Amino acid sequence: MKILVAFAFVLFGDLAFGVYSRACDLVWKLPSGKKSCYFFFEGWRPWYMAQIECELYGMHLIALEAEGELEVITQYLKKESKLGTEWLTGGIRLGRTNDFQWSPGNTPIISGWNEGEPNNYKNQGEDRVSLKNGGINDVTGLVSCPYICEYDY
Ligand SMILES: [Ca+2]
Ligand SMILES: [Ca+2]
Repeated sequence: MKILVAFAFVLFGDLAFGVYSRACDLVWKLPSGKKSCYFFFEGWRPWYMAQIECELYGMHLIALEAEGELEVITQYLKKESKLGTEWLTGGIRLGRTNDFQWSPGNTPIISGWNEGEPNNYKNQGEDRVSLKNGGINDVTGLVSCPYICEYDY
């Protein structure tokens, strides 16, 4: 069954506004039996704007909290030759701690980091999480990247 998600679409920097629907780029059946629908957006956005755009679809930035989910997304990106792209996720740092969690769900992030991450590079406040080359990285909320939206059903 093809899942269509209705959403409001805003072209930033343009006047266009309308309601569209779109099929999931990828559907994955979670170990729990629920399914996740993913959209991969290749426009570059800072974290907050990416989150708002996901919400316009009734979605959220991807949370890689389910067992095997990081591998599934990595395999998809490999197949699409987009493994080297840096994608924003819904991972966030908890205040000034070194603890990160997936949002929504507040699942602690305990694995999946690329080598040497999280490193809060140059102490610039890397409090968001991106995905690149099959692993995750801490980035600032200001950096603009493509992003992945998710919807569980
Ligand atoms: Ca998920
Ligand atoms: Ca980093």
